[in-house]
Amino acid sequence: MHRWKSVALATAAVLVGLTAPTLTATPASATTTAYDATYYKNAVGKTGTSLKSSLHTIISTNVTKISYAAVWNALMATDQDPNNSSNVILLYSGVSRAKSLNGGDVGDWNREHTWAKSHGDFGEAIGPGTDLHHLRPADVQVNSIRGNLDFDNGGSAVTNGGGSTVDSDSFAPRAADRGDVARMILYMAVRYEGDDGFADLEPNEKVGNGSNPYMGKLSVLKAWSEADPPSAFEEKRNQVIYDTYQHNRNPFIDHPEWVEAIW
Ligand SMILES: [Ca+2]
Ligand SMILES: [Ca+2]
Repeated sequence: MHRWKSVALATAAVLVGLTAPTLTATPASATTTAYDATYYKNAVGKTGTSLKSSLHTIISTNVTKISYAAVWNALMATDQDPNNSSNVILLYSGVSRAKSLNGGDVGDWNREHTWAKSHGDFGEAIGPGTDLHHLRPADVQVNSIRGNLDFDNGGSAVTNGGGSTVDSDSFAPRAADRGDVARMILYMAVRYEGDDGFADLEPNEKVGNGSNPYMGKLSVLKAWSEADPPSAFEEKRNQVIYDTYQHNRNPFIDHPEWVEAIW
């Protein structure tokens, strides 16, 4: 089932002049990034808890944290519509909407906590509640429907949700956002390990996690990450966050194979 990815990796490896891996390679095959020799130096080659621990240190060191008020303008940069600089692209629905329509009314976009802020009760104080790596513009009504639900397949269509679905205990984004959501959730799990005054956030296999510091379902998130690999839009927002705002990266956008290497 992973052969398509191996072919893509082989092609990419040839393009950068490396020895092509065999086509029987597993998803553990390493991608390469411009940051492997620098930013990720202490993580490259590791797996499991050792990789997770190294990444935690890397993405938690020398981070600039921003206020919740500052998140508005930051999202206007990180999530700008590549085809219309006056607009942002909304998570879940894929709608392009005027940056100026930020707010709380019907027809506005607001600041969606992809890792629901009630899961671990971190709120909107500076920290996980203002971490741009999981904050996205979303339609006010779609955001309300998502609420604090865990992620899982199934449910019925969300009104104006772009193909997102919902049922009583879970939410599924439109297909094009599923990998993004998975990589945001797993970033949060590595970034927040309970050593900075906030809860240790972790994925699990449940839905209905409520206010516990967990987010499900891990097996579904892993499948979503595999099915929807990082896009140019996702890579650009990672870069903007790194260059302009927080100065840390989402490792799972740079190295999607690290999802399987840890979980
Ligand atoms: Ca995507
Ligand atoms: Ca954690």
